Amino acid sequence: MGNFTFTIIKPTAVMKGYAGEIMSMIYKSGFRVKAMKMLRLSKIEAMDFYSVHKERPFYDELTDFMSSGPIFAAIIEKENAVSEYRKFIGATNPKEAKKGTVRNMYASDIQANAVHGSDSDENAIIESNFFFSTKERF
Ligand code: 3AN
Repeated sequence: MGNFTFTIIKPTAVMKGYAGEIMSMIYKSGFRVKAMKMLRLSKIEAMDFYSVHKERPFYDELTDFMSSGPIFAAIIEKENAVSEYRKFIGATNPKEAKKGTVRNMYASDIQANAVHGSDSDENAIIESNFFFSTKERF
C-alpha cells in the first residue's frame, strides 16, 4: 500500500468557503500535506484529468463543473493513504456518505461532492503528476 494520495477540494466547496474547514479535518485525521495549490482548471484540462470518465453520461457536465471556479489541489501523506482517505471522505453520493465524513458534511450533490480522492496508488501518482512538479513537493 502506498503512503500518499491526491485530493481536490472542488469548486462549490471552495466557493462556499469550506476549504479551510476541510483542510483542518484532513490535518486532524492524521494526513500530512506534501503539496498544495489553488488554481482554476480550463475545460480542456478538466477533460484531460477526467478522461477515464469520457464515456460516462455525466462527463460533459462534470468537466464544466470542475472548470467552473477555483479548486484546491493537494498531495497528502498517511499510511494506506488511498483507502484511508476514501473512508474519510465518504461515498461518492453524499446521500450515502456516513455521518462525519467530508462528503456528508460539505457535499451539495453527487456531482458537487466537495472533494476528489484518488481511487488507487497508480492513479494517485498519475493525478499528482498532473498537478505538481518535483519543486512543488515537500
Ligand atoms: P469518486 O470521486 O468517489 O472516485 P467517481 O470516480 O465514480 O467517484 O466519479 C468521479 C466524479 O464524477 C465524482 N466525484 C462526481 O463529481 C462525478 N460523478 C460520479 N457519478 C456521477 C453521477 N451519477 N452524476 C453526476 N456526476 C457524477
